[in-house]
Amino acid sequence: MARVVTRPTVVITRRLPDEVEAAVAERYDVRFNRTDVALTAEQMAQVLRTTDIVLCTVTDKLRAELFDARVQTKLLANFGVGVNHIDRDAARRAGVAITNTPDVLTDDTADIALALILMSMRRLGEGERHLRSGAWSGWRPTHLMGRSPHGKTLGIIGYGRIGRAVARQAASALGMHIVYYAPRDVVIDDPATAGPALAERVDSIETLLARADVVSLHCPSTPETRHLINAERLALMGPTSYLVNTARGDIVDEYALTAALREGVIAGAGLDVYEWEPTVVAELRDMERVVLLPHMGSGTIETRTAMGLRALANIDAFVAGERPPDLVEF
Ligand code: 8YV
Repeated sequence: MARVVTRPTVVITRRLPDEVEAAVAERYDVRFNRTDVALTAEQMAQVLRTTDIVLCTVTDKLRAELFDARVQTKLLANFGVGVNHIDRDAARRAGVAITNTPDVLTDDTADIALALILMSMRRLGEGERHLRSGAWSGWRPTHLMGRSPHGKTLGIIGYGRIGRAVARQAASALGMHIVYYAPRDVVIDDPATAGPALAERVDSIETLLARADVVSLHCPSTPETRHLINAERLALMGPTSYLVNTARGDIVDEYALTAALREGVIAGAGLDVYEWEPTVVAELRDMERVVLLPHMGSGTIETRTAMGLRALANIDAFVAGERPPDLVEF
């Protein structure tokens, strides 16, 4: 691992919890982005040419053309697990290491998947909008009836840490049966992070879609998983099924999903991530049968602080010439 100079310079591209900003500033020569507006490509190019380490986030689009011969940065310490916003091949060629922040956000992100299952099946957003609009005329037996998750089947695509946490919670809290699809055997170091004992692995995404009442996405965004959920696969789900996405927007073809919701191909969806964040297909915003959250998966003060401190631990190890604990392998 390459060593960097004694008091390295760090740019933190977005506002982080105070505790994290203070901890980084104690050890490094830090430049903050006080405006908290995402850097433009030109600003990012300038940062990469003048800074040893960049503590970046999902809103930093680190495309291949930014990693030119003038790059001074040696480490991108990403705040978050997903690194699909970074061109990893270009970073590797430019000698830039990448770290991420796994583990610390697992439970809070899984909670949001669970919340989206409940919100979409029980029509909670719709109910809240109804009341706030002043339209509620009082209780009646057939008003806003949803679907019960109990005894239904949850299909999980991608059975990593977050997928397994969702499986555990949905099985124990909502009484759901779990089926999952994972392209490779799942390696579990700590038994506490295993999925529920009765979870059943299926051999194809098609089988999962046909069997599940709710499908929740937990795979990374890669060229292979782009539009993994497309019109054909949505059609396999059926008119009483729901789709939940807390992973990355481009795993779903957002136009195909919009059409599937419009035409009743599936019953509903709960989304925390979007194909063109922060833009959301306009038609979705007008639809009752979709729950839309603004990428809040890991958004608790506890987790966002832990993510920042984990990014800092990676920086510290890198600067000490050690292998950072969360080095992203190429
Ligand atoms: C973060 C996430 O909030 O970890 C991830 O991949 O999507 C979220 O937890 C976001 O990526 C911050 O960079």
